[in-house]
Amino acid sequence: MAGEPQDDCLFCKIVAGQIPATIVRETDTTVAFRDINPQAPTHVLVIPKAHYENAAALASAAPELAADVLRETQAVADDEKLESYRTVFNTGSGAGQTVWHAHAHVVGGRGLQWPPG
Ligand code: D5M
Repeated sequence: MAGEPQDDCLFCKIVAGQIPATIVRETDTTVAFRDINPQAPTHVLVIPKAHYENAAALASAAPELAADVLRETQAVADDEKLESYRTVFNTGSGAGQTVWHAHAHVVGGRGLQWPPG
């Protein structure tokens, strides 16, 4: 069911403390942790603790929780003292989504090109 933890979900396991992660921020509803394969000096993932398979599903089923995630991306940028940064939600395998639990990438600490690859 939407929002419920999924046994086979990597990020649900991080939320449950069953898989280690370098957690940099946590709220009642979100967790932020460093990406295991960083693409920039700062590369942090912000996730809702509840399971939604992508950002669109999250925003449609739980808009206040989607707002919590967005607020936390700004908090990460503030903590990391990033003046410029990029917030990315990959949606679908064609866009590079590999983990099916909604997550915002917060990427910064170097110059970023546009358009992205
Ligand atoms: O982003 C999924 C991201 O999740 C990708 O950048 C790697 C990261 N990842 C995968 N496993 C872990 C663990 N265990 N800790 C931290 N980060 C992890 P996507 O947009 O789905 O490609």
